[in-house]
Amino acid sequence: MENNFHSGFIAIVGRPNVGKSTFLNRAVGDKIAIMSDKPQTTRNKIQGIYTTDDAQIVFIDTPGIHKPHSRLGDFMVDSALSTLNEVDAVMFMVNATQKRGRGDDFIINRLKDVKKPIYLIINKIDQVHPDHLLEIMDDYRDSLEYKDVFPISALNGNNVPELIQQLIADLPEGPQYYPSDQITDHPERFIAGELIREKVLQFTREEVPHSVAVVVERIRREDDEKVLVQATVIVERKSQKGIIIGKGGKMLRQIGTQARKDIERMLGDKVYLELWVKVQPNWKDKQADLAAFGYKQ
Ligand code: GDP
Ligand code: K
Ligand code: MG
Repeated sequence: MENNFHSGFIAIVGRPNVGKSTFLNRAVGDKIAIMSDKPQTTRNKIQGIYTTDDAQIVFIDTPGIHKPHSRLGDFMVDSALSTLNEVDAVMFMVNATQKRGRGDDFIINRLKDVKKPIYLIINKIDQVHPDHLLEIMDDYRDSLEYKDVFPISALNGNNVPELIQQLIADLPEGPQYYPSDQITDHPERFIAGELIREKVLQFTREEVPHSVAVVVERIRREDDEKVLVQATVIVERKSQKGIIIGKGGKMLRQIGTQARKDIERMLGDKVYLELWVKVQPNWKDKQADLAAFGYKQ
């Protein structure tokens, strides 16, 4: 018998702060499964996996698609754009409380080349009067050929289940790509920690064992474009701390610079990264510590 399982990859694009991450968290909730792709060029993808008995949607947040300010920005845009031709559909999210602006037009221009179905998602409708919503819809109506238009509130969930039902209905039949049991409630925090850990291992080579842990103490938005990330690298021995810090702090600076660039690519924002190194013997053996470090089983 046919099982009619529907599945696919859906990219979420939109200006910073339109609510992409909020949607991802709302849609996927405690079913969220996050991973950073291995290849260097695709690491800015964040995946939230929504799985039911008869469908799976792999959401890809593409933070890099907004207008670039730098060469790093160019790279992010290229990388995000290549994503758009690999997915099954694209959600273009806009902010109902703001007029269509240059940032939106920048994205619309990029989306003109995309051959996949594009859904216009007008978010934050909890903040606008219905009349205003009609104006916003008019504003975008002719910008692209949309498969469908959904006004939603990612924050309070309004119209989100209906949107997801439609996405599933429109997706092709396909396999379940991922198991549904990898869970993290702080995707950005978790991935930031993994990116730092990866740099520690990369630059110190064999000298520091894989047991090194990274605790991301804080990710705090300073303003619209700047994020402060504070993290501690935890090692078991004092000698390892010395290696990570390096002569005159050189190693730690190198680790920090590279990790910061990766985190910027992931968040699509400028990042200030503050790194510390701490010795904590036998941390691996302590279950409570594991949970605190974000290694949830
Ligand atoms: P992103 O940069 O596109 O990922 O945007 P975020 O998800 O980080 O959201 C940016 C801000 O908008 C946060 O303060 C959210 O709480 C807020 N926000 C997101 N969705 C909604 C919504 O539907 N209604 C309201 N009122 N605020 C929202
Ligand atoms: K944001
Ligand atoms: Mg975001």
